[in-house]
Amino acid sequence: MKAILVAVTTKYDVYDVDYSLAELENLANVAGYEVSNKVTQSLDKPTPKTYIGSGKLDEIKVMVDFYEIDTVIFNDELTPAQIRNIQEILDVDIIDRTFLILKIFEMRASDKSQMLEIKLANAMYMLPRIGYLSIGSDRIGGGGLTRGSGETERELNRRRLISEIHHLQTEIMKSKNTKINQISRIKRNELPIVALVGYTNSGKSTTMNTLMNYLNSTGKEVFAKDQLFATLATYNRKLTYNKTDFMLVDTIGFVSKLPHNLVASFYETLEEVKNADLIIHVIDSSSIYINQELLVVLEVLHNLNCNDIPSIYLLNKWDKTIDMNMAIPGKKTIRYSNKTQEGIDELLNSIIEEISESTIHARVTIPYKRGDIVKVIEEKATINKREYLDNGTYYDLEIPKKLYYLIKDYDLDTMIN
Ligand SMILES: Nc1nc2c(ncn2[C@@H]2O[C@H](COP(=O)(O)OP(=O)(O)OP(=O)(O)O)[C@@H](O)[C@H]2O)c(=O)[nH]1
Ligand SMILES: [Mg+2]
Repeated sequence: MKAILVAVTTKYDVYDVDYSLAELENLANVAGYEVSNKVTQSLDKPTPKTYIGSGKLDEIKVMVDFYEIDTVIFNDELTPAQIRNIQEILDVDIIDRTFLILKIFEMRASDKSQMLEIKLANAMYMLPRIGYLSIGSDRIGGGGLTRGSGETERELNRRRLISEIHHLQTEIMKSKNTKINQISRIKRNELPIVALVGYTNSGKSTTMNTLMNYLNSTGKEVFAKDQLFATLATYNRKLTYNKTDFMLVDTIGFVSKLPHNLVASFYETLEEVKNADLIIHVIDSSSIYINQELLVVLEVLHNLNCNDIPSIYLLNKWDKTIDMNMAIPGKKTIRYSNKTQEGIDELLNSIIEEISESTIHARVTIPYKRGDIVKVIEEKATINKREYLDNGTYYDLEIPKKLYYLIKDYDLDTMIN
């Protein structure tokens, strides 16, 4: 299928248009399109009626006819009216970035709860667009105008879709209840959590597999492949290095301009990153768009309120980096390659260093009635001194950072008299 990509650039753009279009082209390729042309126009903001100016649209029409184009793909989410208006002029399939990402997620989804989330996002996207985009077409991009669909048929489709949305919402609620149990099981394990995060295709899953093999860990390898969104969920594997156990977490890859219908479920899969003791930000050092990719990830981490979590930059794919002098200021940076295993010991040592440092020194007096807290202290903290006083047990101790909240109210150094 042959496609043209169309983007509007405004002075408010965070990412430059070449980057954004390269990303869109990748997405289009994954979905089975061959991109023959890219068209951009600089405007104050996209035109409400047709996204791009009418003169530009006429130019695109000429290209569509000349190159025998099947589909025109727009770089932003189009409104239903824009789809209809553009369709009338170009008379080919019209799709947007959101539709493309939803379709790819749908192609990739492997487990049931992901499938439900994606189906729901899809249905929500489709609802206002009924009659403009065909529903349930399995040919990707077969989403052009359903020509000649009558009012009755449209209303029928609308009702069908609404009932599907209700059904999906119920199913998702049910599957969420089981999910909560799974998360708390990981937490109860109370191992330090080390999360691999990064732009899609930067090499997170491969890194997880490399570390597992290197440490002779017996867990299952995770799926890694040269494709966008190879991973759509979170995977945990327990690893041991230098007698220290930790939980390594592989996550879904980030991308700019994620469809807003998908954002909620995307962030939900990243919930575990919020609990991480250490974030390993995996960067494809061979990408020509490294700076933009870095920005996308930093923005998501900021939205997740993860700025306070210690993190390391992993300059991955160092075997084919384009800039041997590359350095990113501000944080610990490790040059690393899954291919040559360069940097693997430095990475593992840094992980251990960071997670074992995450304890807090405190002096507390725990009232005798808080046997529950005393139990955790006796099991998990390193106790320097213990004394039984009138009002409770006094401890001078080192406690893992994430358990500090338990004793915070009894910390003698921070208590205000
Ligand atoms: N040359 C080279 N290729 C690598 C390296 N690490 C990973 N790759 C390749 O990069 C591609 C993507 O790797 P993945 O591990 O699937 O990437 P990911 O970050 O998990 O991607 P998503 O799950 O899609 O977000 C694969 O083809 C890997 O073989 C490396 O150090 N050097
Ligand atoms: Mg992956």
